[in-house]
Amino acid sequence: MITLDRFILEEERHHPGATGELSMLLMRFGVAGKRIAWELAVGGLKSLLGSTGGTNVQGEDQKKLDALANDILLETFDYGGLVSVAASEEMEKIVVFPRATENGRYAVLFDPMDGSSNIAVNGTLGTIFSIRPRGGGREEDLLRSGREQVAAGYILFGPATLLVYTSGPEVRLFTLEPSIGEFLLTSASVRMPPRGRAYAVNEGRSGGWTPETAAFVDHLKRDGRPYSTRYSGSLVGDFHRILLEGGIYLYPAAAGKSSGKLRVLYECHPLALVAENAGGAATTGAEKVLDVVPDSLHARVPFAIGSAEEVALYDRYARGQPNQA
Ligand code: P6P
Repeated sequence: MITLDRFILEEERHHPGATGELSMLLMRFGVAGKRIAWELAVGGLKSLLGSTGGTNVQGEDQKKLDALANDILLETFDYGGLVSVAASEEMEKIVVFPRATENGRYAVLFDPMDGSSNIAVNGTLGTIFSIRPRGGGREEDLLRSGREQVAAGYILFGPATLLVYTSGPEVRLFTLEPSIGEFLLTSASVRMPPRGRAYAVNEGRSGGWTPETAAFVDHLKRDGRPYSTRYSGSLVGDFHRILLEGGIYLYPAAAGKSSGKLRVLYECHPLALVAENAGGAATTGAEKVLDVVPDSLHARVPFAIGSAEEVALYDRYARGQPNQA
């Protein structure tokens, strides 16, 4: 029985120069994950499933659990001086932690409750997180390449609560054992299959797709192995299936959404780091997602992520060269 804390501390021994700060940050995401899992489990009993009545900075209907998960994460990092800055899908501006000392080396960025339209119907949900160097501690210091992330991952709230993270070459998977309240190691090295059998995209939006995207999805339906559609309304849930079984998730550019929907810093960058470290890939159709340098805190990009073969094929379709080697 290898707990999250034991695994992280034992891993730390392989990095003699490690200060232990990143280890503590990763353990804290475990704590936040347990708290959010509990709120989701009893949300319906505590009338937490509705909306706040407001909208978030994205103009999206903000659910009470969006706001609660955001507060839990802010509280999780607002002590110990490890984190100087936080950014969230739910907050227009960054939060600077006043008690963080000058050497609060990290910034944490998160989508606290991804897929919140699933809350009312008990669907899968997730928290996506990215850990970066704080830089100068200003908002503009976060607008950097995804390759500068020091760690990234997600918490998946489903029949089980899972924690997936990468802080180096490997992707780790933990499963919450609720009776003891510990995340237990399930896999120390998750590898994404080079090819899959499922694709995740909202076909209801196909009327606005570019011809290249439409041709790619049509190819998946028509040619080669038959693919199945698996689209849950939760990026984290759809991505996790693809991480384990292969395939591709798309949120492409569309009419009226030329940059797609998903946000670079706290959705696309962290999942792209997990995907690449597991042997998969992530692209905007024009460049690798990890190479994207966003021009603003909530910048969006068209997003395709999954198995190396499907993502490479998507790139060829996006360039209008589907048959190019
Ligand atoms: P649509 C949830 O809002 C989210 O960011 C992802 O989790 C999900 O895959 C997507 O948006 C769903 O968006 O437009 O298909 O409803």
